Amino acid sequence: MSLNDPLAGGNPSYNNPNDLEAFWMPFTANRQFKQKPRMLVRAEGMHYTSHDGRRILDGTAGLWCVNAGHARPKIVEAVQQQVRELDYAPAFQMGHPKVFALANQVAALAPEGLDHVFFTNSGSEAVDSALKIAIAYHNVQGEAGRTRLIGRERGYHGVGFGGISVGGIVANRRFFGPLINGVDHLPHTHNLEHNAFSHGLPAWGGHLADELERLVTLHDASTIAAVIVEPVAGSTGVLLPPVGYLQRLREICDKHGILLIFDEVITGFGRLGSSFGAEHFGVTPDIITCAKGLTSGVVPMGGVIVNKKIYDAFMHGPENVIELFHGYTYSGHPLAAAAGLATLDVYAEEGLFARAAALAPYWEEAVNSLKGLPHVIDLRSIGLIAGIELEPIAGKPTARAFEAFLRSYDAGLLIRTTGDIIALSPPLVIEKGQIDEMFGTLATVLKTLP
Ligand code: PXG
Ligand code: PLP
Repeated sequence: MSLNDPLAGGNPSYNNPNDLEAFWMPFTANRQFKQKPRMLVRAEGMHYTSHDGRRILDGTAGLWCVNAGHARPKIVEAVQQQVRELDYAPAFQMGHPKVFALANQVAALAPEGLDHVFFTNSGSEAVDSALKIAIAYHNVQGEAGRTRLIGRERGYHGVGFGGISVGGIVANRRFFGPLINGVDHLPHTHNLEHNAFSHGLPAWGGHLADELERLVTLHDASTIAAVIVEPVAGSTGVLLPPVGYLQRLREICDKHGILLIFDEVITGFGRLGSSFGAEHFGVTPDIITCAKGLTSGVVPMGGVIVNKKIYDAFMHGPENVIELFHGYTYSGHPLAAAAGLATLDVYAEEGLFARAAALAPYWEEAVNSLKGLPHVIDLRSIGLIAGIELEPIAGKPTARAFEAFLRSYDAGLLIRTTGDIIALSPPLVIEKGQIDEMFGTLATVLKTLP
């Protein structure tokens, strides 16, 4: 399959691949895609440029990550300068200045008390690292029996074995064998009967946090290391926490000495109009996992932010002994650290988290303008996130939403779909006019869908 790229700016042999076969694409219907590829060749601000030269409004910040908008000069230049100055530094038993600076800045943005950062290269690695840290924490505290992990149905925690074990998306789990032992799941909180077209957080469902008490009774607290949840479940189709739910999880974890992990890979760095979902909801976990917006997607990076209690628990014993036998070749990579520092500067200088918060009511109104359009069975929004749930075509789950994705792309708008739910999460620099454009395009698409 060859692509004729009128824009070939860089190396034309890269922009005109003549064989799409070798690349095994992630989370993609490879054969379908390769018959009719959708290539992005450029990006700036709120827009991508497609290989056929069209401007595509980015309704998803890439994959929920480009929070600062594309090709921000400050970030681009920081990475360019870094690659010249220090391309790589060993991550183990060596350091470089920017990774320490970034850890300080991330700790300053995190809720009070969460003050140490372990860097990874993705959200999946952040999750697996957090789960290992949680189990090891209890071990060094003398409670080696606390190894059980509790996730939630419909949860997405990346694709490592740890992440899919605590995750609750069946397609991501069922092909991969027995996964990690000793994991259990809370029920998800999605319920259209009670909560369809709620404004704000759903009123129904807070009691589902009490299921954690049931799991504690079943397994005994002395076997449970940690509970991990997304404050707002993103990947499964935007599920907001019911009123009181996260607070209740915190209380139950405290009562039983269980660590609470918020997976903020999506909700971190301004997506909800605050630094983290923890701040937005006023609930402080023991550990936050983050990625995506940390570097605005420019260089891969994730992180595990832990509280002092956890970090200090490891800082015992002889000082020449490694405290945590865990890390990646690219933990705190210089390019990622430089991108992260520049990204946090852009967020601060432009007040992008506050901007997202200020735009949220306008965004919510735009989301709700879709009410009554064909197939729409629920609308959910928080911060600059929206979930638009469609009635599936009988016998063909996912087909309707995927058709909406294809038609939106043809109409110049990038959206994301999961099952029959459309998820939107634009860069935080989006203008009101672009919000109008997004929802105008979507309304048109919805009206023409099969
Ligand atoms: N935790 C959460 C809560 C996530 O949303 C990950 C972990 C894994 O991060 P990495 O960097 O390993 O992908 C995620 C990632 C989508 C979509 O369209 C969502 C994610 C990734 C790609 C697509 O919903 N979330
Ligand atoms: N596999 C082999 C053979 C390795 O040598 C290493 C790292 O040295 C890894 C996997 C892990 O790679 P990374 O540290 O990039 O996660």
